[in-house]
This record gives sequence, structure tokens and C-alpha cells, in this order.
Amino acid sequence: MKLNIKYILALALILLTGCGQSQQFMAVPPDARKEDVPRQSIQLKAERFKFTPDVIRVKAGTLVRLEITSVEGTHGFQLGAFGIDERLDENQTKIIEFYASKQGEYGFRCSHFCGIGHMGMTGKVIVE
Ligand SMILES: [Cu+2]
Repeated sequence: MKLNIKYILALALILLTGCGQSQQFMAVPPDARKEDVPRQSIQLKAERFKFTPDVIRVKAGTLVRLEITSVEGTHGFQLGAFGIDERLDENQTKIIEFYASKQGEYGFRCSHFCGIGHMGMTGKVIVE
């Protein structure tokens, strides 16, 4: 059977574009020098049933490094707009990096069912 190369290329393009959209904020733009990009580290604590802090403010154009530690129970950290969803095991620190390219408010939530207050375990990243 002869493979249709145009079809395969089109499919590859669709797949690549799809991935790019879900993670469009994660990579530093290729025209920016990585060492020149401002960075900001923020420490977060996860416990039943909140994140502290639950509002994070960063400047647009910053490479953000979150250091999240669950001090009580297992949780998850989902920041959907940036394609981020990480499991947070108790007493472990997870490093999550993303590039805050665009101004806006981006909600995050616990993505691991942790009990009665799970649904209210939310917060937001404000990119200014
Ligand atoms: Cu939860």
C-alpha cells in the first residue's frame, strides 16, 4: 500500500499545532535570550483544603518557578491554561515552571480528590 505523504504531513501539522496550543505559554519564545528573561520563584503550600498563597501575581514576560509543597495529604496542581497538571505527594516539593507570556487571570485548582473541601481548593495566577 502506498502511503500518501501529503496526508501524513497534514496530520503531523495538526498534531503539532494541537500540542502547541495546549502548551503555548510554557516555552520561552525562541527569539528571547533565556538568560535575559526575568525570573520569579514563588513558594506555595498545599494542605486540606487550600493553597497558600492562593493568589499569585507575576509580570508578563516572566519565567515563573513554582515550588509547591504539600504539607498535609496528597493533592494536585492544575493550571489548565498552561497545560500543567501535577500530583503533589505529601512532604514533597514539586518544581513547576511556566512562561507567563500574556496578561490575564488563570485559575488553578487541586486535581486530586482530597476530601470534603476539595472543590474549594482553588486559586489564581494574575499576570500583570
Ligand atoms: Cu483536592
